[in-house]
Amino acid sequence: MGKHYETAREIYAQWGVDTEAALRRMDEIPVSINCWELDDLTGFEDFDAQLTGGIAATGNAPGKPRSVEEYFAALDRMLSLVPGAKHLALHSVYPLVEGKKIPRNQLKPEHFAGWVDYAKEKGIGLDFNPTYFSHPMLKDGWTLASPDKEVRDFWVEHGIACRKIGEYFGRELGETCITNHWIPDGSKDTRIDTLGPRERLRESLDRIFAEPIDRKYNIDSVESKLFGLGVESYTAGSHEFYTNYVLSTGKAIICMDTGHFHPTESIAAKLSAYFAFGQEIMTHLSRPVRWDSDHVCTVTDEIVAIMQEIKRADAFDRVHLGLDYFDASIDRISASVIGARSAKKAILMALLEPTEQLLKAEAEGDNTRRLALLEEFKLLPAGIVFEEYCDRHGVPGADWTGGRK
Ligand code: RNT
Ligand code: ZN
Repeated sequence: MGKHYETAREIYAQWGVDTEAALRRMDEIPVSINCWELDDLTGFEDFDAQLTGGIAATGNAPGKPRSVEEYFAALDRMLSLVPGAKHLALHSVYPLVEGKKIPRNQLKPEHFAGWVDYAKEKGIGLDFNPTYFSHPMLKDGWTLASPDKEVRDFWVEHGIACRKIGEYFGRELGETCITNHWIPDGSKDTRIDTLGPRERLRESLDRIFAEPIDRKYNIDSVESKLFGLGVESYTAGSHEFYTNYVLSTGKAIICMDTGHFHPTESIAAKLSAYFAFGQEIMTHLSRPVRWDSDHVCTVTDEIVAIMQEIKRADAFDRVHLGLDYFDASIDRISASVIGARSAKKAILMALLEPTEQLLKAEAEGDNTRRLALLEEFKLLPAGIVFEEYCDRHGVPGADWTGGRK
């Protein structure tokens, strides 16, 4: 046990919080780490692939993997520095097929069998993402909402193929796979017919989700977005579109990415509106700096607020916590580690919150005490408990960075 842990435990106990219970709960809450920070979302289809679809990884830090072997070396190192329960979120452009070219609409579970072996070896779950971008069939900015039926058909087939891979992951690993669908479709300039693309998107999604897949193994999420690079004026898959889609069809759950809203909007503020309707939620945690910049996730007020909202609603079982960022300007392995550890720190901070005290003050109408406590609780020794968490999982604490130089 860490030198200071007993003291931290006593301090929390005085506020009615059991640190041991919080540490046990941590083991039931995986963070899904995005596989694509490690290589700027290049994938294994083509090591010179360029990102399209209105997203971009900026920077040229050295060390980007140039082969599957180099990629896995980076992945091993990254996973060894993140304590506790983990998923790895894959994209469909990371098949393990020894250099063979498999069209995206013909991907099969067998093309990801190597990933299942890897996940079993590491004791982690897998999540999945169809890749509706960085591909010639993204035509004039459209995929599932395209006016061209051939384009829509191709991507519908891709979506279905990916759901089957997700189901395979869930079945093999005994942990539900979240298959997240994000499409870039939109328009750079003012769109006159805004309804047509949304009707086509709705129809394409219905076709993708028509095939029944056991929710025990795979759950689909649909990710909204305000705008992307080059599609600033109109995005078919807006937040309202997908909220209506999930509530009216029940075929998927919403995915909210912290970078996909107006800069002053908060996901934390939206969560309970979904809980009130019994909704399950997928999240993409990132750090938008002034816009959807996909900076590394850190312990920001927003990330902490998200975890607090989930904790206060006792909804960690209903919210899936995924990371989504790609910063190529700093060491990619470290970027991945920092983001995953930050998400876990925020979860722990929320689990350690003396929520009962806050609720009591609120129920008594003592709003002054509620605010005073909120501010005092910010400096409770969560960091010491996080060190203990790392230690119990055989992962370095703050000195993973190279120690106190
Ligand atoms: C894009 C979305 C989407 C992607 C990943 C790579 O704006 O956030 O989730 O970042 O699929
Ligand atoms: Zn995202």
